[in-house]
Amino acid sequence: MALQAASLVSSAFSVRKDGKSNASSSFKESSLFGASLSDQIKSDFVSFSLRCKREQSLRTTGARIRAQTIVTSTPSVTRSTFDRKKTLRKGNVVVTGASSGLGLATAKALAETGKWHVIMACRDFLKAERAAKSAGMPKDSYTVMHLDLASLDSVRQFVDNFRRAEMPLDVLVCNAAIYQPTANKPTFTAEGFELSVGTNHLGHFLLSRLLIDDLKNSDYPSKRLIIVGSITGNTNTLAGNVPPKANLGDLRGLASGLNGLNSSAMIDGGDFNGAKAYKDSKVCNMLTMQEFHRRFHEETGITFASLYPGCIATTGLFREHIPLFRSLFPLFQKYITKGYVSEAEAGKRLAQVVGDPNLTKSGVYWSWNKTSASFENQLSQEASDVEKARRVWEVSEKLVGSA
Ligand code: LMG
Ligand code: NDP
Ligand code: PMR
Repeated sequence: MALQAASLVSSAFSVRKDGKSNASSSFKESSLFGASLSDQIKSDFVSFSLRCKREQSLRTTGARIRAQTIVTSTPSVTRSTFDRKKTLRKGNVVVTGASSGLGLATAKALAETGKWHVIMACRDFLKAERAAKSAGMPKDSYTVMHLDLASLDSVRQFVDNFRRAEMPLDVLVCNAAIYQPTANKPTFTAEGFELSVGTNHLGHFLLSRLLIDDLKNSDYPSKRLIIVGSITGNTNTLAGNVPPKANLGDLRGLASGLNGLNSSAMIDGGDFNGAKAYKDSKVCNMLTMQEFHRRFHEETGITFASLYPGCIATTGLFREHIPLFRSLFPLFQKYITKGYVSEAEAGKRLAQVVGDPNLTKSGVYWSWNKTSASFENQLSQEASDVEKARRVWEVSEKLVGSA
């Protein structure tokens, strides 16, 4: 592992409490162009050169997890014997990929409310620690735990470590993702699945399947499972029509294991295309959220949600894109599509989906309009296809071995 970027969000902000659903806002305008740029909030970006080998990071992880566990197993319960109605223990929220971009901004927004303890589930332990410190997150507001979504063993190990820490799980946020727009041949996860779908969908699918029991056991008043989606997976929008378009087809590639050897590395069985693989993985994320809702909402009361936070054109997601794209894309989004949002603003949006008492409806794909008001957005036909969601679920269960 050579250079990695971490983001430092310097401006202080807190979670909005007025995020009322605004279903009457113009759907077309909002879904086509996303929400407008918030000029008040600025982000600074600091690049760290971390020349740590993955093995070194992993070696230190065990010890640090234990150390962190001791720190955080001290009671976070603030319920007073005298005033049970008003005070509530801190909520525990797991955020995957909290070492940069949206995940870090969300972790910071939640930590700053003083109401949340954030478990930052990250593949690069040191990067996450440094990102949290640089972002100014209070020391007792977070715990870093190692999670590499590109390895199902690591996912299982994370769940074991989390359970050993004996914290209740109140909210799980599946945020991490990779995007390989310039790759011309596929790379693979530890188990041999194409890397984008393997990480963004299958890793999160197993994590959520395992942690649903922990969510069920939580006594928190509003338990939530959030899977980050995107506009580019939705072909009912302009952004979703930029080629290559998402399309899961008949799932023949997924059903054959996405291994690129005796089958295609793409879900629909076609030729490898990194940008399409990412968009397909986002469709899987949005379908999975809805299938969770159908299978578990009534029985458990858990709120399942997805969202498009806006175009956060400056994050590490575009690290593999060509430099010209990386420099023009934010300008294009800011001044032409007006779909740009800062990391801080997007973090506040996701933090709303985590904790806002107005956003408890389950099965919803949230978006924000130009005045940054949340509304229930419409998914594309494919991303809301009930039968496809069921089949993606069943095939994914077979692949991750959690059936
Ligand atoms: C591919 O290219 C890449 O090959 C692939 O690697 C991957 O990145 C993929 O999707 C990701 O994209 C797409 C390529 C071709 O697009 C581009 O390369 C364009 C890059 C644009 C980004 C930078 C633009 C820079 C602009 C300059 C800005 C300067 C700064 C301004 C400063 C202002 C100062 C005041 O894309 C195309 O082929 C283009 C065709 C796009 C067509 C999309 C439109 C489809 C329309 C369909 C309409 C459907 C509408 C449905 C609406 C439904 C509503 C209910
Ligand atoms: P970033 O690249 O900044 O953040 C992605 C995070 O995922 C990083 O922390 C990264 O870790 C982590 N990650 C990647 N691979 C793994 C893995 N194998 N195991 C564990 N963690 C991993 O991108 P964004 O913040 O933009 O993306 C966050 C989410 O937002 C994604 O789900 C993306 O699809 C979604 N999104 C983004 C939009 C945008 O415009 N940027 C728009 C719509 C949705 P590390 O720091 O170690 O690299
Ligand atoms: Mg898009 C009209 C509005 C709009 C919005 C909100 C986005 C969001 N994009 C829009 C339009 C366009 N884009 C148009 C008209 C073009 C052609 C010029 C265009 C191109 C484009 C590219 C090449 N856009 C991109 C790329 C990427 O590589 C990004 C991508 O597809 O990643 C999968 C991307 C994005 N555009 C967005 C958003 C949010 C992205 C990031 C993708 C994501 O996070 O899901």
